[in-house]
Amino acid sequence: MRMLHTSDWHLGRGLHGVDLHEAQQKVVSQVVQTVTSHAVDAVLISGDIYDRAVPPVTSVRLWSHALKELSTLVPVMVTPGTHDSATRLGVGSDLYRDGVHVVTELSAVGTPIQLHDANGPVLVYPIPFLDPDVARHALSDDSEPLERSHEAVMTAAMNRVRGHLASFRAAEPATRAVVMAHAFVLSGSSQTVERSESERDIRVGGVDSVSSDVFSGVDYVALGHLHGAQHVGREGIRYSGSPMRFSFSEVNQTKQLLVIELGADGLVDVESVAVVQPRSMATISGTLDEVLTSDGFVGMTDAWVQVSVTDAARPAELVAKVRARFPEALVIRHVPADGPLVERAACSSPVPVQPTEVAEAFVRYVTGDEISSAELAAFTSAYERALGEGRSA
Ligand SMILES: [Mn+2]
Repeated sequence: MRMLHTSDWHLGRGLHGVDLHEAQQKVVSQVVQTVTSHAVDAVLISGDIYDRAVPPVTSVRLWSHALKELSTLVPVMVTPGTHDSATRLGVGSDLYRDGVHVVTELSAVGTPIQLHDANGPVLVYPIPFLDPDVARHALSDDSEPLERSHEAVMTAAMNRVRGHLASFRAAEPATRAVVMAHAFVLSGSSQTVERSESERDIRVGGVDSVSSDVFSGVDYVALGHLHGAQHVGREGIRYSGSPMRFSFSEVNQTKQLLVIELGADGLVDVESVAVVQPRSMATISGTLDEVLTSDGFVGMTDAWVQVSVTDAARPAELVAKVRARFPEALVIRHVPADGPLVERAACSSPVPVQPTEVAEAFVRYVTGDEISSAELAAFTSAYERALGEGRSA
């Protein structure tokens, strides 16, 4: 059995003011084409369908079109991510035709969608994005809520999956199992994870991650959330990544769809299908003279570029001069080479510093003293409340 794994479409998202709708239409077309060209048997979309809880009408229409086109060909399984409103994404899902499975309810965790191939059953267990503050109650098996963490609620969800799977396998030993989840998963070992600026901060209690060990006992885990394609721990726990670049931190990522193949004994192959990007992207840094004349940038004049000009003083008519060579420049900024360290750090680091570090530095700067544990707790709680308000049921 072959399955197409994708996630993080972020329909409705722009890129520094550029409307990506047309490019997203092309992505949808390419997904549909890949289902046919690669003889795919099912499509898994692991969250962040939309970029925000209330997406633009054009994006809602595009999603409706995508679901229709895909489900005409094969079963489609969809879960909400952190950017989607589960309620809005799930509207009408119990009325959908056979083959469309938009799973947004936590009560569905542990209930699979059953497929078959020549080797026997294949069970797909969709897990919607688990907000710990909600899921610690919904997924608790007794009256006590679970610990307030991503790891605790994902562990509870996976225990339900493994429980169902064990009883199913007792009768059907040849059963293969696939899980869909939207989370920040880290390998237990010291593997480094590639993060992108376009991912949402989901930390709760100061922690945003789940160990890959939580996903033991299944053949494949189709993850969403990280926008760079990568596996975590073993080969069978994977992020497809977003099919498009949504930030300059992603210029070096190959955007792709994954076509995974399950044999009689589990995962046998993972093929990546490169997604055609609307325009190449690049980051450029140098003095204005270098930016305007260097041969090294010749191939980038049609690209979406982020230009950092490093002259000590801000050059006159900076934007107009840069645009003359790079008409598609999206970000043009003056970052003096000997400027404040803070500014340079912010420009060179693809991942923002920890918000708690900002709070600590602020308190140290203002009071000359270290932050107290009570102050840190108050800050963390306020920050997470603000993050939570950005999400939506
Ligand atoms: Mn995302």
